[in-house]
Amino acid sequence: MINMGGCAESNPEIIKDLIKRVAFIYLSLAPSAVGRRAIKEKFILRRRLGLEYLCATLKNKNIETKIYDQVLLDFSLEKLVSFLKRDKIDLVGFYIISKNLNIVKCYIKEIKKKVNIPVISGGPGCNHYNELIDAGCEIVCLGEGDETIVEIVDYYEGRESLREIKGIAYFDTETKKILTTLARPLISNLDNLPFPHRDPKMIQKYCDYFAYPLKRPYITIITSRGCPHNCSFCTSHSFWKRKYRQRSVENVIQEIKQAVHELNIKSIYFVDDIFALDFNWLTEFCQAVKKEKFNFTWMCNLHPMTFRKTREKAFSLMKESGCSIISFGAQSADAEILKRVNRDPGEPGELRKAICQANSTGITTAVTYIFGLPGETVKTLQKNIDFCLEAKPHIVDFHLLEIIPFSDLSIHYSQGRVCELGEDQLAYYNMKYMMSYYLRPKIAFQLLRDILNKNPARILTFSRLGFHFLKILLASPGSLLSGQSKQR
Ligand code: B12
Ligand code: SF4
Repeated sequence: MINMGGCAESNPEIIKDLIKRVAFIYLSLAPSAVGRRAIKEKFILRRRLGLEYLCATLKNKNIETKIYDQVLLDFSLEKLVSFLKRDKIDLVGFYIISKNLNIVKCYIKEIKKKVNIPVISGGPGCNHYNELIDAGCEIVCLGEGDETIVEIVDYYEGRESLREIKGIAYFDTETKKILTTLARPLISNLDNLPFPHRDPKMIQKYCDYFAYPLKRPYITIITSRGCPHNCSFCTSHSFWKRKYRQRSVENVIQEIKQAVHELNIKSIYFVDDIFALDFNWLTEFCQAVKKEKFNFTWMCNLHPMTFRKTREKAFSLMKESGCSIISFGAQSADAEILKRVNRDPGEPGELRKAICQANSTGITTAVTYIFGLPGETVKTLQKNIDFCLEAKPHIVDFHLLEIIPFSDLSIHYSQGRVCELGEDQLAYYNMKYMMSYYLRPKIAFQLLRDILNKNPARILTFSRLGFHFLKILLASPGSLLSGQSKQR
């Protein structure tokens, strides 16, 4: 085990051992969560693809890796410390999103006290690097980590100096300041990356019960990194620099082949921010999947404006190659709100056509909205539900706006309220519209028929989900229906 007394940079003489085992940690949001978040964490168990990429890179350097995912393993801090000791871990890396930052900081402090190993972090929440370093984290990876992690390991093995590593933040012992190094250029050819390392023992544990056409075992794959859009509530563009980098079809097919062969997967969720921006890429991809005669169903996220001129052809190609569900990020049905968050006011019109086209092609449609965007009123909320009732996607999900630190929205609205509606009111309408949507006989029947058609076993899961929902509702009615009394 590496001995890390104090700051790494100040102890060059002890940085000599080889790093043999690295553990990555994802901490759950659920311990403090109630209501719908708790349900979501129980019913959507997706792999940490970013960490699987890092594991693959390190495995190529003969380093053993582990992912301790608290959503799956449900460990306490004590248990985690015992895992680290038991597995003789030499380096620990946390995955940060803004929402788990505080809990990660607590864990870092305790780990530093109880186990003498270096702690680093990275992920979409890495712009909180000051706080992480204050908590005891030695190095924070800013942005894409596939190349940085290798140089960080080299640093701990004594071959690299921190100043030379691009794309990190660290505490500099000379200047006594937190420094950031030069930005690391984005990887130019994603085909050069190893395929994510997927632990066969964990594969059965992952599920996504809401996306019922996906069967188990299933995996997530990413065919591109980045998004050219600039929605003000999102941080993808600041992290991935609005550059859309796409893997070749051949490279993606190789990854699928490996997963089908080694893991016997039945479904794939392509978690790209925006899947298949290029119609030619999509055509080539769908034809290749068909040609290989793979037997899996798949899902992707589409922007409402994608394929607006080639939609019919695109959806039919997708269906023929096994696409069984598309998720659209609608965000709002109100043109003014869309403009305010840097979206195209023409989206609802295009989305209506897309849902209709996908539904008639036999692809399940899921649509997500955010309640509480700038300019939201009771009237604009009503537009969302009216739109859904007219367009009839199979699944709708209304989220409450959570302002992500460092997003454009967090900067513009750092002082005041984003809209005239309070959280309680938004939560009330959220529940009201969710219930009023799914309790419509036509919608409920459409959903039931689609589940029976695509994955009848999920009926049982949906009953379990209903039971959980009821349990949480009874245990903490305020968390789900808060605001109801005020509305009445
Ligand atoms: C798929 C996805 C999900 C899935 C699965 C989550 C998962 N971890 O796989 C689901 C639907 C469950 C989900 C949920 C949520 N998500 Co999400 N999700 C994504 C999405 C679209 C892709 C993640 C991914 O696989 N990326 C591809 C890999 C290659 O990149 P990566 O994960 O960032 O990892 C790279 C680097 O970050 C770095 N790295 C990562 N960790 C580490 C650690 C170390 C030590 C090092 C050195 C480097 C390093 O190296 C990796 C390889 O290059 C991203 C957007 C995006 N494009 O990244 C949002 C994103 C991560 N999600 C986000 C959010 C807000 C959420 C929710 C909180 C939403 C909500 N309100 O409920 C929940 C959180 C619930 C949870 N428990 O995770 C935000 C996070 C923003 C932030 N700054 O915190 C993102 C960035 C989208 C956005 N809106 O801006 N999400
Ligand atoms: S919300 Fe979606 S479309 Fe908008 S910037 Fe983020 S990833 Fe891109």
